[in-house]
Amino acid sequence: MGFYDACKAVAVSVTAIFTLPFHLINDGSNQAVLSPGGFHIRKENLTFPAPNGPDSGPEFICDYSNLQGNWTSCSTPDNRSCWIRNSDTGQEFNTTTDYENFAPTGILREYYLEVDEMEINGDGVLNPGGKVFNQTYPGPWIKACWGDTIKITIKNKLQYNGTTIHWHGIRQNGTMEMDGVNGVTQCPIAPGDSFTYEFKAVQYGTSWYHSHYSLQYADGLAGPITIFGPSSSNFDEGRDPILITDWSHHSAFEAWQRELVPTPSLPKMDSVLINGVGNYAGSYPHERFNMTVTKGKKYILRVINTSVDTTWIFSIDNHNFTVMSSDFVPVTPYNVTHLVIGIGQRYHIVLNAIPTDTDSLPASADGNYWIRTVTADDCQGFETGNAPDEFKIL
Ligand SMILES: [Cu+2]
Repeated sequence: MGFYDACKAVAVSVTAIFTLPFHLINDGSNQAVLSPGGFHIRKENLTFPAPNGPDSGPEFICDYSNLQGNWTSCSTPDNRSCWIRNSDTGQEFNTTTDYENFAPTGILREYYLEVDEMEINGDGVLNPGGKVFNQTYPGPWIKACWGDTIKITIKNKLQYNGTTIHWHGIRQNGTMEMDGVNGVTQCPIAPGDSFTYEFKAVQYGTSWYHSHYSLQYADGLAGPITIFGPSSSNFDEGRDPILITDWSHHSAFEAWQRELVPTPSLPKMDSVLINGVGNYAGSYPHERFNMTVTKGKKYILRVINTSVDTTWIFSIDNHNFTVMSSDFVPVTPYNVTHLVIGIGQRYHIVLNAIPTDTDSLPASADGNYWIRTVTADDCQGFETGNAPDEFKIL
């Protein structure tokens, strides 16, 4: 698959206006308009596809129908810092909004996740001790729009362990008991039991969710979460999250026990997985991780380090990035050649799909460039000589 050969439809923002002649609906959000034909009720019903939504499948629709007033989408390729604007008052929700105190009113998004055991073969070697959400690793991409309320029911189908799920970096002001830290904000969800988390997405950007019970997330209980909202840098399209992790071929519980004697030390990691796939000793069990982009376009990449013991240096040969968001915080954009990303960190970067050096050749004749995930010196837990220094082709 070539690097520069795909073309995607650009998301178009849509404002639907329903005109309901001769009916009065008094829900507080309608405007009564007197026209020659009689009373009309005009309901402003703002829905639009998230401009930085999934790179395949159906568009993700943001829905601000519950907002009162005449709101429109104001995110355009030339100005992604604006999200929605009130056409009558000029009020905006944008990257300068004090989101600790103000967020739009969205809708309720409901998810159901089952925590279960599953053997995982990510890199050619079977890990029999895998633990996953909905029988998939990484877990499903949880999506919402800025101001939505997210409601997630967790069913614990593990045989032996309790669990709780933490929404990493989500501000839980007023909903502290939804933070998912067992022993602190709740008891573990017992095997066979369920628990429903509910909180409002007052921030926007990308993060991850993971088990907060002992070592479970190292065995696969991790997934991405994105709250669609404005951006401090312009872009054309979004790309699905990129979860980078160090990986062991054994359950972390087993590896940990093994390292306790004779001298306690951290378990050693075996390989690197990007979105659940990697290679070990030349074995490729799945199609390798790759992205296809169109030359000249700008893409949001959402990079998350879900590791146990590794800081990664992420780069794409012959390409620069613009960093625009870190850990749910929009930042003044700046350009880099690579990204140093610590455990638990997540960045929104914009890939400008134009090689920086036209004299430098791509990795293959069809225009592919390597994506690299390199371990940071002294910030990794691989066996000596086993640290990966490059990974997938794009
Ligand atoms: Cu976390």
